[in-house]
Amino acid sequence: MRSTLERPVEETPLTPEQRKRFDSDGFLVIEDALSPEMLDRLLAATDRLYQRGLRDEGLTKTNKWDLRNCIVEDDAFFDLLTYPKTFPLVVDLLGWNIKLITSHLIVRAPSPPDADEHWKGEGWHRDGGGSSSDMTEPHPRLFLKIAYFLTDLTEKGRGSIRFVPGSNRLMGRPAQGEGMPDPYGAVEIQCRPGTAVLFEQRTWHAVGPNHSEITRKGVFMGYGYRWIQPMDFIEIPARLIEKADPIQAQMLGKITHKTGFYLPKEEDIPLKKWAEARKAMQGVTPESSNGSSNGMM
Ligand SMILES: O=C(O)CCC(=O)C(=O)O
Repeated sequence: MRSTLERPVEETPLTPEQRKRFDSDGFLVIEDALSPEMLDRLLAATDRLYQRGLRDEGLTKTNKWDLRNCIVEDDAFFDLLTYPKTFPLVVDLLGWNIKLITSHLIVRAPSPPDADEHWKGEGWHRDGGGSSSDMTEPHPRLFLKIAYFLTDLTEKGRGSIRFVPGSNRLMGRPAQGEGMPDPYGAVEIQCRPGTAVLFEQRTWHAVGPNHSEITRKGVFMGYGYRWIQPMDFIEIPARLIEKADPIQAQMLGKITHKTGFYLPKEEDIPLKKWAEARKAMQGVTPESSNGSSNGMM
């Protein structure tokens, strides 16, 4: 097991422009995030699991196959957990009091031939399931996902994710003209394999048709505050936590006492030391939002 500060604090800083863009649009595109080797490993793992899924479960009505909590299925997904080109950006955006809340492999085969511009692989939504309708508006930023796209999405109409830029700051649904397929201002992300797209849970997003012959493949890793319930697992298997370094173990929800998610002791949050050393290096003073409470709940 590696110690926490073996991780270089200067790794992949979020630039002021990236922060501004994420705050303003609710998403951020990082091209060439994955190394060619990592991309190959992820594709190999995805293809293996997809073949099994096709055999055992088949595709849904929208020609999708997905696997929740994929991190337990292959080391390639585990190695995305604190991936050096992306994870530091999550820490810079959310702070150190975070953990993994979902790992989701999503494969979208070509859409049915009659899929028109209104057809959706996934309708327009905010993330967070019921939390999105339970919370009063405006919603706070609670978590974000990194979508790693593994196949070529450089052309439109390949089933890529669509966003409404700025809808992270909206109250309610984005406006949509009558009979229009998408809300005003919606954009479809076009990108090369190996691109990572960070988006926060408040940002309205959807998936349109895949008119190509290329089966779209993507892995979605979600990180949120440690006091949020994970979306697609109850507990991560001990074998993964045992092989994790301290920061990875925090991401996997390791705690040392009953109130560890709400009132963490130092040993529950090794990421704090790394994040604070990183902030000091960047010349940023600690934010009150990340001071974390030591009192009663
Ligand atoms: O498959 C996609 O591109 C989007 C998946 C999605 O809507 C989500 O992860 O919330």
